[in-house]
Amino acid sequence: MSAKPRRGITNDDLFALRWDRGRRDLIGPLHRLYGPDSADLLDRLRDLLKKHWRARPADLRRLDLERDLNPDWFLSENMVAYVFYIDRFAGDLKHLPSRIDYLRDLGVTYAHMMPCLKPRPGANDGGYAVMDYTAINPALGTMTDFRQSNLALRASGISPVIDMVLNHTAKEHDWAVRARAGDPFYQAFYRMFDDDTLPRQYEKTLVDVFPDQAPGSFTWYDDIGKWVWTTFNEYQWDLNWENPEVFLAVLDNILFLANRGVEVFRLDAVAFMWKRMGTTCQNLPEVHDILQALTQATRVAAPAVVHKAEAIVGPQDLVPYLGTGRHAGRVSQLAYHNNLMVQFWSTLASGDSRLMTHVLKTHFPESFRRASFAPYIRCHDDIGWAITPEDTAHIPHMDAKAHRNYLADFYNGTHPDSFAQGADFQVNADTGDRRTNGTFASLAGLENASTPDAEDKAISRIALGHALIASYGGIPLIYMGDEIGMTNDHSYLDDPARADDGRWMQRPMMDWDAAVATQGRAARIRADLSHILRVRKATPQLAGMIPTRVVDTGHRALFAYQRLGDDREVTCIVNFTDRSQTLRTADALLREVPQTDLLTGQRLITSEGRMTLARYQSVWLRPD
Ligand code: OTU
Repeated sequence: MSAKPRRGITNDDLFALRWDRGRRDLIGPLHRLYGPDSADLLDRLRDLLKKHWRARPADLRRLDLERDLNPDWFLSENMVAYVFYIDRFAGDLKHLPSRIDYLRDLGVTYAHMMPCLKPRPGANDGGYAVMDYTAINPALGTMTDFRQSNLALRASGISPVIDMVLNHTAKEHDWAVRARAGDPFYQAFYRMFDDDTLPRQYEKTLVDVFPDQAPGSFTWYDDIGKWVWTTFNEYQWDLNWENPEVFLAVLDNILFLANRGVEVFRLDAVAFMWKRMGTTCQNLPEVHDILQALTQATRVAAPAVVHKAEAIVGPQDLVPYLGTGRHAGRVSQLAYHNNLMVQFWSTLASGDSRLMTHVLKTHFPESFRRASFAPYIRCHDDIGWAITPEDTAHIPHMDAKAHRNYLADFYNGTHPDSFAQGADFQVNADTGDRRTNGTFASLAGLENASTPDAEDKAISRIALGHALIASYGGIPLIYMGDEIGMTNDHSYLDDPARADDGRWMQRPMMDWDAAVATQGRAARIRADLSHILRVRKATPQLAGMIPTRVVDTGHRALFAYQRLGDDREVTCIVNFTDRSQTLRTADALLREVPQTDLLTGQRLITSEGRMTLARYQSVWLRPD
């Protein structure tokens, strides 16, 4: 029997318990990544985690406990994300709290502040070239302002979210500067080569990310006499994740920021973190080990925090980012659903949902273990038309390359049937592939709408997209300005640091006049979205842990899916065309009638199994 006097649990006791729990999920990936002699690494990791746990502010420790008791918090139907640039939305961090009412009004519970850590001077890829992960971009404020603003967000029930760029740092980052000065410890943080033998061999199977503005994946530096791996722009140096020092150093930064109130980290460009000769160096299995190790380590020292992986990849490659096989329930809890996004635009153009149904039904499980997608329609990046020949082979007369071309033409506005106004991006001379820029509203036809009817259709398309992401599962990401139908912004062309990057077209300054308008098209779009989000929050079947089953209606114009709630299911049907459509086999889809459409409140009693949807209408049906 222990002779110890009885006492309450201390923070160190709690740490010991958390470490014991996390250790098991850390050993496997660390062993696979860094070899069997990682005992010393494990000790150093524990010390690092303990250091941050001890420094963790009391309010955040309380949040840790809350989320330990409610680990599904981020899967709630209440969750709604808003994605914005601090300067473009609020000016700076000091002014951000004054915009919280606007976010609350919309129903936002998750505020993704686009890159806000200290970037390199000059061109910085929209902030994705960070020179100091422990400092805030001085143009936006200080670390104290950041902590204050995060406290204000949390007090309003909004989770602060920031980008964590994992694949590369700016070449001005202290690690890179030391590497460049010849320090071998820091040279091992990057991927450097004395001559071009290996780079040439790698290049054979690499895919160019920015073929226009930054061709190639390696850069030669005369002063150090080395090639450096630079997947993106020249000034973004790829980190060498084969080095455990990189793992510890990056984790140190993550936990530092977690202790300043960050609740979700958007892990940037994770697909590229591991490299192997003879592959595209994307989505390698080791990436999932890194993500598991980061997620589980964070869970020890900052349990309130979750991670969202950003991997804009094809369907087969996307699923593992939410945990499959040995990683199930252990990797990043969220991941962008870029395939839903691509299929939304594809079906909106063609009015034919067969490819969408096929892709979403065949490649994606109905649910994940303690993880879910973040569905979205637009973001700050271009749209890459991730449509594969394997998938189009299932659709009669459809060819992948031709369809990708059709979509690029449709959305740059040159196709005769197009309602869209966008632009090509990164035309790849070798493959002929093009990606697409433009805001949600411009691509949905609002910019080109010259008649009230055309405007009405565009507004309906926007509502359709918002209803889709609000009901499909996971946390819907609303991109700043989309709630008021902001169209393309061409002012970036006047700024030399941005002019060569067409993605700025979809990164406008927030139009606050339009945002507070009570009449007109911005007000309509915003009212539609607010309504959709209110209904979402009142519908527990739309929570992230509820499985999503895609259903083939046999009717091309209609895309359908069911949320398989414990008690009742919700059946969502979307008419992707500008004509009304009648589903003649509605009763095959709906086990019980009558049902009520949660969006309009209308009761549906099918007559002989028929149901008619107005143009671009979405219905969310639930048995009464
Ligand atoms: C991300 O995107 C960011 O969202 C971009 O804004 C950055 O430029 C980039 O990383 C570099 O930091 O290639 O076209 O599969 O598609 O990570 C965008 C993932 C990108 C990549 C994605 C990357």
